[in-house]
This record gives sequence, C-alpha cells and structure tokens, in this order.
Amino acid sequence: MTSSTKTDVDGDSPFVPALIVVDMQEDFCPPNGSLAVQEGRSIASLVNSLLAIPGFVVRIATQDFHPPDHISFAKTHPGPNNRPFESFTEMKNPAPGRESETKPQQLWPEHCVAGTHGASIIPEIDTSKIDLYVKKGMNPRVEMYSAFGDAFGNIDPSVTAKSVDVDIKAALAEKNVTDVFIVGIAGDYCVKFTAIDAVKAGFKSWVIEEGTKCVVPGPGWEKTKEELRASGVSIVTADGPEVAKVKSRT
Ligand code: VGL
Ligand code: ZN
Repeated sequence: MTSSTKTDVDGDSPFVPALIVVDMQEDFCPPNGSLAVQEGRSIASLVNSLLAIPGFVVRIATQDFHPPDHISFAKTHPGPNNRPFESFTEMKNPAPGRESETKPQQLWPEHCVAGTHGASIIPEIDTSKIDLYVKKGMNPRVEMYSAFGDAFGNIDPSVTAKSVDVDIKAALAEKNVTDVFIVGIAGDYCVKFTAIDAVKAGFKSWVIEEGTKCVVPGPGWEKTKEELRASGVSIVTADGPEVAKVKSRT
C-alpha cells in the first residue's frame, strides 16, 4: 500500500493530509510590516514543527503578491474615502459577463507588492520544506484572500489566471489529498477564506488554532471561529488527535 492510499485507524476512510502555510510574509509581521498582524512572527516555530512532519503529502506556502495599484490599497483611491482599515471601495466581478456584480472591498495599507521585501516569506520559516508556492492577489482589479479563488468565488482558472499562478485545488487533487491543515496569517482574512474554500473544493478543512494570528485578535477571532465552524471548517490544536494522526502516518 502506498502512503497516498493509506487508510485511517478506523479502517475505511482515506486520510491524505496536506499543509497550507498562508502568507507568512514580512508585511504581515512585526516589527516593520506595513500591515503587521500582532505576534504574526511568533507562530514561525510552530509552523516549522508542522512543516517537519513527514506525514503531510504536500506542503504549500501561499503569498499575497499584489501589483502596485491593487484595488485593496488605500493609496490606489482618491480621498477622502480612502482610509486604510476603515474605507471600502466598490469592486466588480472580473468574470466575463459578470461585471455588474459588485462587492464592497475593504482598503488596506500598501502591502506585499510583488517582488518587494514585504512580499517575501519571513526568514524564520523553514522554506526548504515547502513543495509548492501559490502567489495570489495579482490581478489589480480584484481581491483574493483565499488561495482557491477570488473574492467573488471565481475558481475557474480561465477567470482566475490573472489573479493566481497555481490551481491549488488541482495540485491537491493530484496528490489525492483528502484533508487540508491550515496555518498562517491572517486568521480573520486569508486563513479564514482559504479554509472555507477548501471545504467548498471538497476537502476536509482543519485550522490549527495556535498556528494563526488575526488582524483583529480577541473577540474578532471568536467570531471568526463561529463563521469557520458554520462553513464546515474544524478548529483544532497542534497537540490534538488530528495532527497526531498526521504524525502517525509513515
Ligand atoms: C491579508 C489583508 C489583505 C491576509 C491579505 O493575508 O490575511 N489580509 N491582504
Ligand atoms: Zn492583500
């Protein structure tokens, strides 16, 4: 029996886990990140301990990777309604024929501009273990928090080709992945939407709680957890039975 068809201890359902490390980038980390998430850098050692588990069949790192005029940047828009964190702009669905569909998009400080230091993965992460990188948010006209699809739920590569450089659903399917474990930043944005879209893509989706930090910590994370559970995502801990099951794979 190959490892990719190994079944779980209960006997029947296959368990083929992948790890997704979301946006562990300089701009999301103190002390100098332009959109620094409190304690963002502090989760690196936990992330590394997960990356070192041989039982994951694939370890994917995502990177927010924006053009300098990205729609989510406050400076892309004229004042006065361009305050980072507070203002919103109207965003149109980029799918052909769907341009009349719009969504409010929250504005952010400029961050993770493609090719800049801010977009690089922090050096504390052991990138020697990363099998695949996914760059996302590259289309200037649309937000993409999730590694699976844009803010309008477009996942078809014909629509998302300008936004993302890898079809993550196909990459996971190619390895017969059944379960995705998700860590990284930010818990209330890119981790959240990646975890929810993993469920929509047909995977069991597990967020490892100590492995994430939020833009709005505390009560913000409690609310996010409710939304995650309501969408079919489970919240687990690194020392719980789910991660132990990954460790027990040979
Ligand atoms: C993120 C805000 C804007 C994230 C990305 O990685 O969670 N948050 N862009
Ligand atoms: Zn972004």
